[in-house]
Amino acid sequence: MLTVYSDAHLAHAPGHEMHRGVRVEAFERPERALNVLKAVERARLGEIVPPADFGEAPIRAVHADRYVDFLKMAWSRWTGLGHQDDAFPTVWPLRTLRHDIEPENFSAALGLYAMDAGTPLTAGSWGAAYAGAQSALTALDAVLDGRPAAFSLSRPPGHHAGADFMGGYCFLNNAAIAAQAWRDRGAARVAILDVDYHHGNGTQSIFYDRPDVLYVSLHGDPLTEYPFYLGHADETGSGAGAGCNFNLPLPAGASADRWFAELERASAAIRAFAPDALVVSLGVDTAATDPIAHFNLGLADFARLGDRLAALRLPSVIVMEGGYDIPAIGDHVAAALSGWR
Ligand code: OKP
Ligand code: ZN
Repeated sequence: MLTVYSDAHLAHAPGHEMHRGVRVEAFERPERALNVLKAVERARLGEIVPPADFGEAPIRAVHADRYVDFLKMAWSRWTGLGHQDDAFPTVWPLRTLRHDIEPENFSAALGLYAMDAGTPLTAGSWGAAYAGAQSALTALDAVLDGRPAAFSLSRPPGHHAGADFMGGYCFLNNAAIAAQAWRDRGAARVAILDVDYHHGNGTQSIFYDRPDVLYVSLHGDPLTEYPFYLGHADETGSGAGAGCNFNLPLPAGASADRWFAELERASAAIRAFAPDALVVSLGVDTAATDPIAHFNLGLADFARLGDRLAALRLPSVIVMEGGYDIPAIGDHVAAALSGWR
């Protein structure tokens, strides 16, 4: 399995985040990707290459121009106001408030483009997110060249980022960017399987009315788990995309057996969709030891997951999402990837 990796993420090193109303040390840290890189090397999974540069067009094929423009300039605007610490939104255009006009005030614009205060904007956010998108596109290129699968190892994650907003540590939606690029490069139907503990609200929303991209997600029930406001079972797609969104929420604390039973339902939905291509949003925060999530997978379960994913026998791009048990994240990811050996 080819791994695509850039160290541009090192410059996105948030000091703290807001978590349930209090300031805590950031969970989403550079060591996550560094430990995955080490484990991929240790497991001899294959070649590790830097991303090529496909430019902004494939990013803008998914994300709104004004959002991308804001993200690129955000850090220089923030520091231009005299700040040195990470930027957080503090005001949001909730129901009845307008989204069509971008305020000139920086914090108000940040609130327009952010779903939570848990996503620190840092000096390296744009660079890290850009490199992550390019890594996903490079992994796609390798699969289009004939490899059965390729892994995009990046951080921060992407699946909470919508067409025009950041959130849940995410800025650019790498899975959506890869899926859209795959469509633009010839795949008629693309399935996205999201096995991160959290529902990928951004990915779902980007493709919700589309019949050509199936989104399937296994996740903690949004009644109690982030992102809270999307991810219920009755969200099945709209318009031409009706039937092309499949959510499998599970209660926090669900057993590994229960999780694998739901994975079979997800796999059956993917087979029924008969896609040409698969994008996997691989989050390993389903681990029993994860500090912010509540499923119960162990190391052997991640290997079993890899076997099930590879058994779909679809050309696959695997993108890194969450996983916050930092000492174990590498082994968990390497175990999942070993299915494609
Ligand atoms: C990202 B991914 C909100 C704090 C909650 C968000 C968790 C994001 C998980 N104030 N943290 O899906 O692993
Ligand atoms: Zn997650």
